[in-house]
Parts: sequence; C-alpha cells; structure tokens
Amino acid sequence: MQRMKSQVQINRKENELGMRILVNCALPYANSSLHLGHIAGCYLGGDIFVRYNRMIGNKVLFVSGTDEYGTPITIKAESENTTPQAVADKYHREIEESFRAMDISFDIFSRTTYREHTEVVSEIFLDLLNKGYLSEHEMVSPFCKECNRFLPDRYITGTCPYCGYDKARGDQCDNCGKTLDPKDLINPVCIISGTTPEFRETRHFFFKLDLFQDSLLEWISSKKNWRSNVIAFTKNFIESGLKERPITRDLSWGVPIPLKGYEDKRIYVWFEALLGYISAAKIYSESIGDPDYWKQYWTGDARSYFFLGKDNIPFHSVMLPAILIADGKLNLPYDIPANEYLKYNGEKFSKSRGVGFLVDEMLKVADKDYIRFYLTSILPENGDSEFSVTEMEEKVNTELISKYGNLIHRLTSFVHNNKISLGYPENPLGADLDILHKAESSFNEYRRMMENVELKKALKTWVELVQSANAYFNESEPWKLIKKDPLECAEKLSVIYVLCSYLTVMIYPFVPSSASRIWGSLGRKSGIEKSGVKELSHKFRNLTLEKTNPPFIPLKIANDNPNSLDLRVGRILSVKDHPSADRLYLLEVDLGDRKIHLVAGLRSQYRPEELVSRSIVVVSNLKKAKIRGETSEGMLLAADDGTLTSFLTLPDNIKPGTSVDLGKYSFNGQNVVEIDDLSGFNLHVGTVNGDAEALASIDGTDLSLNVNGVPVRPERDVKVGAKIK
Ligand code: B3M
Ligand code: ZN
Repeated sequence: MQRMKSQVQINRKENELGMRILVNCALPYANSSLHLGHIAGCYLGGDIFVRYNRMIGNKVLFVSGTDEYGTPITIKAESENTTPQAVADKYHREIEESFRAMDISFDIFSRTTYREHTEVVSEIFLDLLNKGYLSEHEMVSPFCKECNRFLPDRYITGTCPYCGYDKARGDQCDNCGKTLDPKDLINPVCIISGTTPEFRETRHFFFKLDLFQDSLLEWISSKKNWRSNVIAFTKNFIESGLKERPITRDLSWGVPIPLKGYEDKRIYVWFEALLGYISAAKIYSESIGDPDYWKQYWTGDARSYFFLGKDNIPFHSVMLPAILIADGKLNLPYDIPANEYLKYNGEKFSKSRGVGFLVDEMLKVADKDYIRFYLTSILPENGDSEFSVTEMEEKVNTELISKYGNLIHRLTSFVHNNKISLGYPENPLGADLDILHKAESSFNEYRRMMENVELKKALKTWVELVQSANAYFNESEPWKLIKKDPLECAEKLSVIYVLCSYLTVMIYPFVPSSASRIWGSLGRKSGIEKSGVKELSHKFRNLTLEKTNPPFIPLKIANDNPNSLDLRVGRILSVKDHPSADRLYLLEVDLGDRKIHLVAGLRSQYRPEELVSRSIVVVSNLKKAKIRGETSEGMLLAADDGTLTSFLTLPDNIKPGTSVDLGKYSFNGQNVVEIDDLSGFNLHVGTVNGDAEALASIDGTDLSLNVNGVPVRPERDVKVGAKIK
C-alpha cells in the first residue's frame, strides 16, 4: 500500500528557513492619486510576495513611502496654487489610504520629507565625498532672467530636435520618447515666464558613476535569477558607457547639501529618493524601539527585493547599486522584479491623460480582493497587459467565485447539513491518494513560482488545482454515498476538506481578507498567515463545520458607458467605382490591426485622388451588410446637409486604428451594432464655442467626437445641424 508522503519534511525545512527578506516598493511621487497601473506595476506584486514569505515563516520587512521632493511636486504646487509641502501632505495621506484600502501591508509607509531621511542622505553624501566618489565643477544650465533663477529640466519646453513636437520638455519628449537635455531644445522657453532662458555656468556635485562600470557588470553577470528584460536592459545601459552624473540641482525644494555655501542648491531627487528605502527601514526600527533592527535586513544573508515599474529600472539596477558599492556597508539588491505597463484601450494608465481607473474609483464598484485577483491574473510581468472591466467580471465570477467559492460552499453546507464529522485521511488509496498527491505537488510548484516572483504562474497553478478539486468532488458523488456508505462519504469529504485547505492557503497572498474569512469558515481557529502552512499537515479529528453563507457575492459592474460605437481612424488605401451603382465607391481601408472594405456614397462629392491615403472616421463594429451586391464591413462617417458632403478632420500624423471617443467615453466594449442603432446616437454637426464640431447626442446630452480630447470637425462648410452618417 502506497502511503501519502509526509508533509512533515517540508515543515521542518521551513522552520530552519526563517530567512530575512527585505521588500521595497518604488516610492510613488506625492503628486497624484494612485491608479490601477501603479498597483499592477509594483505594489500588488510586492504585497503578494511579502504575504507569501510571512506565511512560509520568513521574516519580512516591507517598506515604501512617498517621494516628496523635486520638480514633480513643485510643478503640481504651482498648478494648484499652493505650496510643495501642502501638495506632499495631501497626496501622502491620500496614497497611504488607498494602499490601506487595497490591503497592501507595508510595515512602514514613510516620507522623504522626514528629518531622518535628510540625515541618512547627508551621511551618505558626505561619505561618498570623503571617499573621493564625488567631484565638483561648473556646468551650463538654463537660467530665466524673468524668474531670476536656474530652471530645472521640467520647467523648460521647446521643440524636439528629433521629431519636431513643439511641447517637448527639457528632460524628455513625450511624443517620440527621446531623453533630452535642455540645450537640445529648439526655441526653449521657461514654462513660468514664457521667455527664452539664457545658458549660464553653475557649480554642481557629480557622482563618478563611471568608476563602477566593471564592478557593476560583474555583479549583474552573477544575477541568474533575474527577469530577462531587467538583465538585458541593465547590461545594455552599463555597456553603452557610464558617465559621471550631476546629483545636485539649483532648486529650493529638496534635501539640502550638507556643506556651507550651497544654501541655494539641493540634492537631486533621484539620488536621495533611492536612499528612502534605507531611511524608511531606520525609521521603522526606531518606532519599534530597536534602532539597529534594519541592519538585519540590509546586511548579511538577508535578501532585498525591489518591486518597480520598468521606467525605474536603471536607477535601481545601476545608480543605487553604485551608491551602495561606494558606501560599502550594505547589501546590493538581490532581485529587481520590474513589471512592464498596464494598459487600457492600448494606452498606458495615466491620471493626467485620463486613461484608466483610479484605485478609489474602482473600489466603489468592486471589492479589493476582486481587483487584486484580476490584476494578478494579468500582471504585466513579462510584457504589457491590457485591463478590461468585462474580463475582470468574467475572471472573478468564474475562477474565484464559481469554481473556488462554490467548492468551499458545497463542502461546508454538505458537511453541516449531514452532520458529518471529518478526520485527516490517514491511509488514502486510489483516487483519494492521487488527488492528495496532486495537491502537494501543486503546492510545491506554486512555491517555486512564488520564490521566483512569477506570481501570475503561481496563480495559474492554483486555478488548475481548483479545477481538479471540483472534478474530484463531482466524481466522488457524496450526495449518493451519504446513503450507501456514510463512512466512505466522510472519508471523501475529508479529502475535499484537505484540498480546500491547500487552496485557501495558496490563495491567501492574492486575496488576503477573503482567504482569512474562508479559513475561519473551515473551522480553523488560528490566523492563516501565521499558521496556515503548518496546519496543512495537522491531523484533525471529529471536525464538524458551521453553517455559512456563500463566501463571495458575484461581481456585477454596472455599465454606465453609453458608447457602444467603436469609432476608429482609418486610412483609405484604394478607391474603386462600385460596379453597379454610380453614386457609390468601394474603398479599402487600413484600420491599424486589419484592413476592411467599405461601400461609401461619395462619388458626386469627392474624386478618387482626393480620397486615397487620407484619414477618415469609421464605425468599425457595424454589422456587415451587402450594399448593391458588395460587402461593407463598417461605415465611413461624413457630414451631409443635403447639398454638401464633408469629411471630418483628424489631427495630423494620426495612426490608423486610433480610437475616436464620444466625450469622455471610449468604446464600452460591447460587440456589434446594427445600422438602426445609429439613429440613437443622433450624430450631427453642432457648434461649440462658435465652432462647428461633430457631435453625438445621447439622452439630450451633446458629446463631442474627439481624439484624445481634440475635437473632430467637418472640413467643409456644411450647415449646422447637418447629419453625420
Ligand atoms: N518617484 C518615480 C515614480 O513614481 C519615482 C520612484 C522613486 S523610487 C526611489 O515612478
Ligand atoms: Zn520628439
């Protein structure tokens, strides 16, 4: 007889383990509210990893805080007509509250404006200076005579020398993405005074990053466990040549330079914020009355993890390690599991551009655990991923609620209703043994994934085990067995109870508050984080279960977005006459991801050469139709006042496939619309502030057709009220 392998072995190993794990999450700027892109970018992953490590018995310190200095904060303060301190206070409070609402369990959520942070930064700055790793010399910087000050990069705009975009910033062009130096800009102007700055000499400190080229390369080559994108990016960055970097700025909002004669300068935010992880750990240690506690996490065998978004990689994989090597006292990062971007309708989440959802907005319609569960399933661990409300509803309702939640509820109700007493399966055989083995091997697989920070894969292992557990429940047919063989029935339910225990322990890091609740309804008395793993091998006897409600309420997000028109920019590729209708053309149109054919009644108004290669607006989710024998896979929108027909104008250089929104509404993701549905949108030409615009009118509200906020207008002088069809 084959016996189930004892789990005691695993548990012994865990007790010996007790490793120290330091988990740091990038410090968000205290200048905007958190959106789901932030959560998916690093905080959720950090929290899942932390909860997992606490659960298996490791000692964890989990740290983050707000990044409160530098121009991101001062620009916000100027736009809100207030002080940088007030901005930092407001957003620190708000951000901390959003993290709490999402169950992100930091040990400390610090602030870079704390006095202790300044102390840590000053100490390291002076240490690097004494060791000769800093140099001091003149550099040229833009100076605004009007404002009488040097201008930080973000205070200058001008024309990008690479792509000609006329709103490029001093540090970067948002159009082509190139990193810029204010000196590169064509026609630079100060964003405050609007005047042209002059370039003046100013004295600054530079960190001699170039000295660390070799040691950094050697260090990075030893990193076999890192994500390949992080390694590739870092190697590339180092190999392309490290140069000394200015680490001070002509600014008044920041950590002061701890030397006389530098009162009007500050330490650069990207230098000091990186040290915020250390200062936060120190502050935490003070708060628990053990000032040296943090050292256990920053030295010796402790492993430090840095969770962040991909745009922060080089700061953590090059700059921070170089500072740490120079300082020489603390551990370098053990792993930097950086994520890519979460997107919504193909665009990166962004508060300022209104793309996606804020954490607080989403929490109004969905439970935190539903958001955590869905976000985990689409974490952008190895590439960008796309957020969708419909998909969230579906994933939560099927995988979490129907499969797992129902399994728990079927078990607890059956055991309760039939007054069954459960006992740990001592000598399982056949299918019972197989499924218990399966649970154990899934758990081991899951642990490997978690330890590699492959959280999405770990969740997949869980989903598969839920499926097997459901299949086992159905094949066991306890509702028949209860009459035929009550002992065998109790045995089977005990196996299911063990499976549910595994499933609940495994899902805990992802949906902690639901899992804790369910753990209780499985009759477990002590907390899941502290004793869940140990209890998996606990030999329970005579266990009965209380009556419980279904553990989850299905997720239903009301769709108040009325825009069921998938309006896209199309580019006309070719134009042919319709073979049998002299008013119609046959167009071939590029929609970015596909090409479609359209039939359009434009022959009396536009010549073919006026059409080829121009951009148009297309209803791309219209039901296919045959028009005089030719298929039309959508509809081109044009204004028509009975005499004149006019296309709608679109911004220059627009890409085919770009979506055209109705007011603030992007396409709501519903499938096809019929031609008759179009009348409900009442598309027409109206005037807004005296200018003709393409409008939809839904329930009496006018919504402008727009591309990222730029209104779409008729190109010809059609009458106001002209229909758009
Ligand atoms: N505040 C950038 C960001 O929020 C920056 C991270 C600092 S980590 C030390 O994306
Ligand atoms: Zn550019």
